[in-house]
Amino acid sequence: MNTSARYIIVVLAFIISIHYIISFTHEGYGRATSFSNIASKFRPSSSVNTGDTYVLPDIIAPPHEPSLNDTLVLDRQANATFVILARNSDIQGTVRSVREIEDRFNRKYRYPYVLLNEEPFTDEFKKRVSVLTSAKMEFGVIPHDHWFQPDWIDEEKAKAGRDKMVEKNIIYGGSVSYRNMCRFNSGFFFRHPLMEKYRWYWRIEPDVHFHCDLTYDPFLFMEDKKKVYSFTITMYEYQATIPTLWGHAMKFAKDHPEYVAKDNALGFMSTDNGKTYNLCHFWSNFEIADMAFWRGPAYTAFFEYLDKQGGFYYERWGDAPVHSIAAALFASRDQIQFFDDIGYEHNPYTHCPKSKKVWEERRCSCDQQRSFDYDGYSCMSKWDKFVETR
Ligand SMILES: Nc1nc2c(ncn2[C@@H]2O[C@H](COP(=O)(O)OP(=O)(O)O)[C@@H](O)[C@H]2O)c(=O)[nH]1
Ligand SMILES: *[C@@H]1O[C@H](CO)[C@@H](O)[C@H](O)[C@H]1NC(C)=O
Ligand SMILES: *[C@@H]1O[C@H](CO)[C@@H](O)[C@H](O)[C@H]1NC(C)=O
Ligand SMILES: [Mg+2]
Repeated sequence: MNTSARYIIVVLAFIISIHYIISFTHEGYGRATSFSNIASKFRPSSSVNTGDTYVLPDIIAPPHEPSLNDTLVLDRQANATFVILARNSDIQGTVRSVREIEDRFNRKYRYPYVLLNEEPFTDEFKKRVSVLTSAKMEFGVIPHDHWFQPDWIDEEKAKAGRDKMVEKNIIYGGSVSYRNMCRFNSGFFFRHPLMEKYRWYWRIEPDVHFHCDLTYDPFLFMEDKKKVYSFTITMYEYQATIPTLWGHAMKFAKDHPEYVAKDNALGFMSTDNGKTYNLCHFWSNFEIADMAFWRGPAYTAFFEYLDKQGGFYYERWGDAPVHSIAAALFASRDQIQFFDDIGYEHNPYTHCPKSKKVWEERRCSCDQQRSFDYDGYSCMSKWDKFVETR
């Protein structure tokens, strides 16, 4: 660097620090001036106020009726919680998701939250997220064995599987932590000590959007209608992430006919009585469901069986197809609920309510024309057909 450039930098630094010192020492003064300027414009003539002690918000924002109904609806609550799995780096997205679910639903219903992470949440994370709600919020660390790749997994084989997927450009194909996450969401989140005291949960991810007001309690709806599992978006899975999952699931079903529900939803996923899988599954980043189902004998045995096959690591089984296939096998079709009226977005897809009336009454912020439902990659039309033809 030459001397004149160095000189300019020194002078600039000097000017900036002087400016900083002056603005700091005059901060109070500057604010008071602009406050009283605004205040004088709005000062009512009959005011006995001397002008120096005006409380700004009362003047520029006159009292008005709250436009939203904040009345708590607590006469009956479900045994339910929100659950959010997040990393400390997900702080901003978590704040956004909680802010939205509070706005659209929970400020009236005050369901608690459980936030889970395989490492402790930072104080900063806890502070930024818990400030958003008056509901109870608990932060938990996931037990080591519920998260990390088990020792009995053949790491050489697992690595070969990952490398193959990286080569084929499969999303998260090379990631071990993504696989940990999928296995945790498949078989462990409902066993966490903080989750054990609840029966129902609503899964939320960082950076999702809730596009419509919820004017009733979906937990109580699920409970009263004897539902088990619910979804807002359904789509095709990448075959390459689950080459052997369907075969294992069918083998399990054959070995355990006692667990298979009589009026099940298998017909949504297979039109040849289970021989082939059409890859349709429920997108599990949104779930309102009954943990009694995951904790029950059918799913417990199913998960244990799948886990033993090692496909969470040798392949890249997602919790979405695992949950979905289980719901289709072990729940009756009437126990699976499609929530058309819950406007929901997880990048890159949005479900927006079909009905114009719902869209208007619930003040939805999504574009109905861009709803994913009848996109070519969506399984919604298959679900419609399945529900119709019974
Ligand atoms: N604590 C923790 N959470 C994770 C990790 N990986 C993913 N998650 C969470 O798991 C959920 C799904 O992960 P995401 O990256 O959104 O996957 P995608 O939705 O399939 O693209 C989100 O709630 C993430 O915050 C991880 O390594 N640690
Ligand atoms: C607010 O919501 C409560 C509970 O749903 C209802 O009883 C009350 O009538 C509502 N008030 C207004 C002004 O809409
Ligand atoms: C809520 O459900 C859990 C799990 O089923 C149960 O252990 C707990 O006792 C229930 N709590 C209440 C208040 O019913
Ligand atoms: Mg996600």
